[in-house]
Amino acid sequence: MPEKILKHNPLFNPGHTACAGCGQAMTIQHITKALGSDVVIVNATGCSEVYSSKYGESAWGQPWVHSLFENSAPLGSGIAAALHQRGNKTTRVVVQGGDGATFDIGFGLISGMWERGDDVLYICYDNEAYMNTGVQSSGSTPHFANTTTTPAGKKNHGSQQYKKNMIDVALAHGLRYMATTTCGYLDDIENKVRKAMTFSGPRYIQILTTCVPGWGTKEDMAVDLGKLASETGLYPVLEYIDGALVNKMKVTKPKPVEEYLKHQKRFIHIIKDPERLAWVQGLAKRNINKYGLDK
Ligand SMILES: Cc1ncc(C[n+]2csc(CCOP(=O)(O)OP(=O)(O)O)c2C)c(N)n1
Ligand code: SF4
Repeated sequence: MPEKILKHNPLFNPGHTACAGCGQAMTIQHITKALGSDVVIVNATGCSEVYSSKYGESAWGQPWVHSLFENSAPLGSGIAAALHQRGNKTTRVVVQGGDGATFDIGFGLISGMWERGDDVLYICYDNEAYMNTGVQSSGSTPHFANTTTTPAGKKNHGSQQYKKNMIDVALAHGLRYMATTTCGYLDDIENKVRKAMTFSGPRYIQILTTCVPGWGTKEDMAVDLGKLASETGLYPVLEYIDGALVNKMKVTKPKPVEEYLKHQKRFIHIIKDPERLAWVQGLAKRNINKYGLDK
């Protein structure tokens, strides 16, 4: 069996230590396949870095380097500039990190990279909290989610913050290419990565990836939950080129948000709470209206 996996994708090899059922590790399998080998990957700190590069070992088949949260974007910019300076016209640069790295800690320097128009694809694995350090809430954590810093109890109902809208933030930077998707759509992930690589300049792909301990899900739910996130309207799947919305995954008959929330212990405290469920349903409706997902 391991041999089969190796043959399938030597760019992200088995033997790494991601949790069984990790939506992020599954997504990386498909990202690396779509990127091919003529690429340099810069990885911010976080789960993807920790489980793939234990001291003395590496799962990566491409040139890969880890850098600090704040440094990953500038390091990617520098590598792209150096490749350009040396006349290398084929090798592309990808910077990747979790939502903590992207929405919060690396945010200012990612913004600078986008502002300068650097030729880098940035990929965010959005599992909606700081998972590697024990599920602390991030700027991406959704309202009501139970995390270790937003615990749900008798009086508290989990996070009281709004998930930062990085789609709008990215678009405000005038990116060449911007897309969202989820680990429910593995072909869509590959297609969007391949498409992003046909452009030069600043590009951003944000992918919802499930986390077994952080979300409190079963190990076989990554694909189903990735689909439900989109089918409820809670996670719009979109594609923009030069600021224009060119593709969206339609949500003509939205599934009730409970269908998505009930599989996740982080939301279990609101499952029998009609008022808060209606509030989340309102969020889904707002997304459907905002991005015209029903048309
Ligand atoms: C500047 C800095 N702050 C905090 C940490 C501790 N730290 C290491 S991994 C991690 C969590 C990363 O979360 P995220 O970027 O969302 O990625 P995930 O682990 O969820 O994939 C944190 C907070 C650090 N290494 N550096
Ligand atoms: S903690 Fe979550 S993101 Fe990290 S390896 Fe486990 S399932 Fe994946």
